[in-house]
Amino acid sequence: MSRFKTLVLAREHLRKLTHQGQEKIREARAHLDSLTKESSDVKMHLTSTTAQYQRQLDEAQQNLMHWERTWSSIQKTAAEQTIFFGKTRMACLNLYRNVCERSQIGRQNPVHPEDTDGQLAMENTSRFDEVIKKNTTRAQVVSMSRENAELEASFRMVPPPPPGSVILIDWYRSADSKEYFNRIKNKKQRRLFGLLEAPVLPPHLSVDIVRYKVFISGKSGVGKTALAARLAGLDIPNMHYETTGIETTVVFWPVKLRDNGQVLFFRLQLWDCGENALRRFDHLLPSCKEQVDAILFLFSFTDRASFEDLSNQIARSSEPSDNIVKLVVGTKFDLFMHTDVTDQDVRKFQEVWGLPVFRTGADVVGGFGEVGPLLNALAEGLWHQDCLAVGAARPSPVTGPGTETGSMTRT
Ligand SMILES: Nc1nc2c(ncn2[C@@H]2O[C@H](COP(=O)(O)OP(=O)(O)O)[C@@H](O)[C@H]2O)c(=O)[nH]1
Ligand SMILES: [Mg+2]
Repeated sequence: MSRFKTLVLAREHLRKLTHQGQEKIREARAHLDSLTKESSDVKMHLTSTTAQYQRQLDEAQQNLMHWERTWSSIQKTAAEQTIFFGKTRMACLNLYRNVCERSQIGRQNPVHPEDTDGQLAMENTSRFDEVIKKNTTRAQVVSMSRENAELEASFRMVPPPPPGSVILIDWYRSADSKEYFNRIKNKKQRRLFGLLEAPVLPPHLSVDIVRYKVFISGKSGVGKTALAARLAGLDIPNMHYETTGIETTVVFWPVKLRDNGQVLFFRLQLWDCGENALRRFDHLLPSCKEQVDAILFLFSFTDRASFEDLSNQIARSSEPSDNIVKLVVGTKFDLFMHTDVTDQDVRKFQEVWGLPVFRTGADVVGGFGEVGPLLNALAEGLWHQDCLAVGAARPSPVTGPGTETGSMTRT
């Protein structure tokens, strides 16, 4: 009997325990449900916040593009206005000097050449006007306007020589040139030349080497390093790594002069500098520009901003009347599906600036065909520029087998 009572008590105890356990399970499940609901609420909230931020990011990127374009057009206008302002100041100074030559007033109260306001004030005084009227004959007015026109002309770019007028542009394709071009080849590949190396030429080839410095200018990623590799006949890097400082590449290019049939080896030292490094270190651009003979201004056909930036580049890297050979190169022409610059844009640019524009793209296949026209134009421009610098007579380097002549000095 007592055993039966013990069993009943144990059963009662177990039932209570079961009941309590079930109660706890119910509470835990309710808690889990509330946590699940809370977490899904948080997840929804996060998803909607992410979507909102994504929208804001998209808008910001669109705004960025818009403002980048606006900024480059502001810079372009600023560059144009700076040139115009410079011209106006020079014209004013010129006029002031002309007037001073014809009167005593300027000599009595000289105005500083930088003080344009002072010069204008002088020119505007009625007494001065009278002096001008009294002393300036019609012939003098004509001569003054001619001087101003000459001054204006000096701000225009020196036009490049017509292609083929100085060198034989198809010579590199002819059998006659093979012996010379073999000197810059190693088997079928182009030979890479170090800074102190030069092609080894046999004594019977009477050839001179002329040296020039060429700066490659353009926005980051536009293809400056790739162009230097292309011109040297090297493989083009697939990935874009910003060039960390100045890199130089030596390219030899033989040409035959049209006038006397003489063969010259052009040694072009290409200077390529990463845009970020240029911005960060002020001393880099002056060293790239120091005694530079030619500048290649690059834009990419797939990046309109780089095309619109050309005028800034030209204004930043050169003076209107300097005697530096300037060529424009449009890169990534092979990616015509993504082109952002039309033929009409290029034509319009050429009309305004009077500079030749070259197109490059696709892989290097080792032949000279793809780099020939650009290297020929560079060589022709450089030789023509030197001819102009030394006067009417064409400079003719001292002949002798394999002798080197330095780049002709500019005046
Ligand atoms: N398809 C194509 N890609 C190019 C061309 N030129 C450059 N690139 C690529 O554009 C990227 C940037 O070129 P890079 O020369 O390093 O630009 P840099 O910053 O101006 O020196 C690289 O990934 C190159 O492979 C071209 O003419 N065609
Ligand atoms: Mg680079």
